[in-house]
Amino acid sequence: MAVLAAALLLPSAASATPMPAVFGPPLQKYVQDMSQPTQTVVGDFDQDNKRDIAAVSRNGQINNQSFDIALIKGDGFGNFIAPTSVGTPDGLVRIAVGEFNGDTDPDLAVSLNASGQVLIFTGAAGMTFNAGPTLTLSGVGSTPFGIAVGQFNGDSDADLAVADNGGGQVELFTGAAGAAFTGPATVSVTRVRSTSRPATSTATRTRTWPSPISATTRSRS
Ligand SMILES: [Ca+2]
Ligand SMILES: [Ca+2]
Ligand SMILES: [Ca+2]
Repeated sequence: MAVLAAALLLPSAASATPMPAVFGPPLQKYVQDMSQPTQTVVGDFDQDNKRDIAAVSRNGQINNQSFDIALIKGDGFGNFIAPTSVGTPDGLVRIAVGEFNGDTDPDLAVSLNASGQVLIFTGAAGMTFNAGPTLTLSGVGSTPFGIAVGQFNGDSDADLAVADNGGGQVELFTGAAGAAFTGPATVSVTRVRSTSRPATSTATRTRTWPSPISATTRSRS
């Protein structure tokens, strides 16, 4: 019996092999008044301890281009209800979630490719958001894409790093109180190649000559 109990407790070689995760077909599909969604983020936007989803769209529907953020509420069991939306200009490309004003309601930053801007939305009660400041990138040809939320200067306000696709750089916005941001500061991502040749070697060759052979004098008899 002791041997049998040990066999039951010890994992077999087969059970120790990690099994690949298998996902089935989508359980649900949500259609919002948008086309070409470009990114989703996850957050608990109504603070009920159940994860929700926010999606952005590059192109709103032709007849209604003011609903480009879809908010999809989760019930914590893998089910989601029909989306609500946040009105924005058309042309969003990326979205990031963060806490920008310190009220614990998750906030959103979305990049607006067409106008070179990043829009801030501050979370409010339920699945609602209020329009916050609009951040303008540094250059005329700036086209924001990806946004990362981070803490870059060690204070208590979240900061933003925005990929400026048109400008070939990263633009940094420093967070301040009340979802305000200053900046941008820019960081080039262009690779700098050196075209100068290596400096001419100043090494000198040294050549060791053989020691002079002492002349020998032959005497003839
Ligand atoms: Ca929730
Ligand atoms: Ca907030
Ligand atoms: Ca900061």
